[in-house]
Amino acid sequence: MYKLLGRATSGNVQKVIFLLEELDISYERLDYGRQFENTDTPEYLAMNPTKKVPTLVDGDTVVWESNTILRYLASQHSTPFYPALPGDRAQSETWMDWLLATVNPVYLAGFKDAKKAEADRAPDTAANLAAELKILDKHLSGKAWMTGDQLTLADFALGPIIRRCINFPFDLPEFENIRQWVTRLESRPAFKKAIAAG
Ligand SMILES: N[C@@H](CCC(=O)N[C@@H](CS)C(=O)NCC(=O)O)C(=O)O
Repeated sequence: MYKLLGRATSGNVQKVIFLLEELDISYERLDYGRQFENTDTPEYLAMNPTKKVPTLVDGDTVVWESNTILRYLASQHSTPFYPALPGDRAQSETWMDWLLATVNPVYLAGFKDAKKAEADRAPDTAANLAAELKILDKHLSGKAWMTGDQLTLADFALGPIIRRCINFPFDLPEFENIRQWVTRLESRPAFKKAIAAG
């Protein structure tokens, strides 16, 4: 059985829970990271040298980096969530890479600032976030899911993180297409389970 090491409050762990639940795969999730103070041990570092979560253990195979874990699981279960045709697959993976390379820094800045009083927030946090969300909102226009009618790994990767972004206590534009997409995600029991911890 797969072991998923990572606290349920981590957005990157939530991505993986969402896919495991949606594919109805048996797994055990174990509390690792932050308040559990167990990612700085020799045992954990031997699995994941970054001290971060999630880490997936599949027998002798250990995988870290949440998007890589999504690809690993999807490859093992031949699912339409990970399209077989390279052109279709690239449409989904582009947004997964965009999330890590471009959105993640502004998301993390937003995550930290969201806990501060308004006067103590960096002046450009909301504007930087809004600039990226505007790109996503335009992309989602007329689409049910990130690449169209079919849910793909891009939805799994972006869903928990973008949901948090639009709920930050900042003065952001309405982003109607993103909100509708998040509502669609929230109607899925697997997503509900993934984000249950917040
Ligand atoms: N790029 C990595 C980022 C992993 C990451 O930053 N994880 C955060 C939680 S979302 C973490 O481990 N924080 C420290 C901790 O929980 O101990 C991934 O996608 O897996």
